[in-house]
Amino acid sequence: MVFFENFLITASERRHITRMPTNFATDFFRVVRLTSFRWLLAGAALCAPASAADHADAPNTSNDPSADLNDSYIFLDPTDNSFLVLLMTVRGFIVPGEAVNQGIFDPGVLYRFQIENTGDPKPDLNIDVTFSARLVSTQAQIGTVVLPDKKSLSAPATNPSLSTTAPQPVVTVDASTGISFFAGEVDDPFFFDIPAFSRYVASVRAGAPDRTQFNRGRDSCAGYNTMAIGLRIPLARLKTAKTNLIGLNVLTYRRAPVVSPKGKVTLTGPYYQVDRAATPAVNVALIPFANKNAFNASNPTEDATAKFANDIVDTLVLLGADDAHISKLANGAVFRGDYIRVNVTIPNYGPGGGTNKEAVFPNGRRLADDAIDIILTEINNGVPFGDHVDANDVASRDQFPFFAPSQQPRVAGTVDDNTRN
Ligand SMILES: [Ca+2]
Ligand SMILES: [Ca+2]
Ligand SMILES: [Ca+2]
Ligand SMILES: [Ca+2]
Repeated sequence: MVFFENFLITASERRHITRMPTNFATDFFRVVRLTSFRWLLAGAALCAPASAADHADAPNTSNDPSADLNDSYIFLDPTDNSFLVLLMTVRGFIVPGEAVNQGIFDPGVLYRFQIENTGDPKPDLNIDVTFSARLVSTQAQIGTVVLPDKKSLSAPATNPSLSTTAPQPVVTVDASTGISFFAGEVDDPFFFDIPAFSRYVASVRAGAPDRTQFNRGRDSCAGYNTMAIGLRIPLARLKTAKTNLIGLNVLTYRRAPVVSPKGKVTLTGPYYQVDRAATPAVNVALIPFANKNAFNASNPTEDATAKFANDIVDTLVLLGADDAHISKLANGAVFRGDYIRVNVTIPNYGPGGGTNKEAVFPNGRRLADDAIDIILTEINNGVPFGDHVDANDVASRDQFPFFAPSQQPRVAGTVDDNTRN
C-alpha cells in the first residue's frame, strides 16, 4: 500500500501497541467481538459532534478562534520540486460579509511551523510568524518571520477587502534566503460534509448505520474564508542527510496579557501553547473529549512516549479498524510523533499544488488531497468510504501560495446557497 508507507511501523512497535494496557475500551472491545454492532460502538467513541479537520477541535480553541488552527499542508512545489511549500490555516468560517473585520491576524499569537528532519519524533527546526497590530483597515498588517538561524524577514500580509473581486495575493521573496512568504485571507481549502458525518454517527449510535446520509455531498466549508500563512522554502535549507522525510507540525501560542497597576494592558507576558495540528482529524475524531485540550497542549515528543496511544488505538478499535490498519494509522500520530511527513524523493506535479497520485496524502498533504476519504477508507479497513465531497468548492491557484482567492460578497442578483451548507 503506497498511500500509508509513511505510517508503517516495526514489529517491535506493534508489540508495544498490543502490550499497552487498555482502559475504558476493554469492555467495549469484548462486546465488539461478541456482537455485530461494532458500528454502534464506534459511534459511542466519537464523544462530540463531528467538527472539521481541526476547526474548533477542543473547548479551548473554540473559545479562541484567532489561535484555532484548521489544517496544515506540506508538499513539493509542483512548479519546481527543489522548493518545499508549508501552509497553515487558522480562524475558520469567516463569512465573506465579514471579510475585513474578521480577516485579521492576532498580534498576540505566535504561529509556528515546526519541522522534523532527522527521522525521530523530536522537532528540529522552528519557523515562527507574528504580526503587527492592525491600525487601520486599509493598511496591511506586517508579518515577521523568524527563521531557525534566528534571522528574520518582515513583509506585508495581503489586506482583505469587501470588493466583489478578491485581492491579489501579496507574495514577498526574500532575496538572501530564497524564501517566499504569504499571509492573508483565502478560501478555506478544507472540504468535508460535517452534518452528514454527524448524522451518520447518530445513526450508528441508534443501531442502524445509515450511509445514505452522505448522499447529500455538501461541503461545510464552502463559501467561507480562513486566515492562512504560507512559506516556499528551498528544499536544501530543510533537508538533512539523515532522511528523505520532512515532517510538519503547526502550532499556535498566545502571549498572556499583562495588566499594569494603572490598568494598562500589554501583550508582554509569556507565550502558552493553544493549538497544534498535523494529521487531520486526530484530535477531532480520535482523542476523547476530556483529553482534547491536553492533546493540543502536548507535543510530538510526548506523542512518541505513547501519552495518547491508548486513546487513539482504542478509538480505532471501536471504529472497527483491524490490527493492520490500526498499525498504519496509529503510527502516524504515535511512535514518531504527530507530523505530516513528505518523502521529498517522490515527485509532485499537476495543477493547484499537485495532483499526481504517487505524492498523495499521507505522503505530505496537498490542497487537492481528499484526506478525509483517505483516512475514512483506512479506518474502514481499505474498503472505500467517504463523504461524497471530493474537491474544494473553488479552484486552487497553480503557483504559490496555491490557495484559492478569498470568497467575496456576491454581486447584486447572485443567487447562491454556499454558506447555508
Ligand atoms: Ca484547531
Ligand atoms: Ca528530529
Ligand atoms: Ca473552500
Ligand atoms: Ca471527501
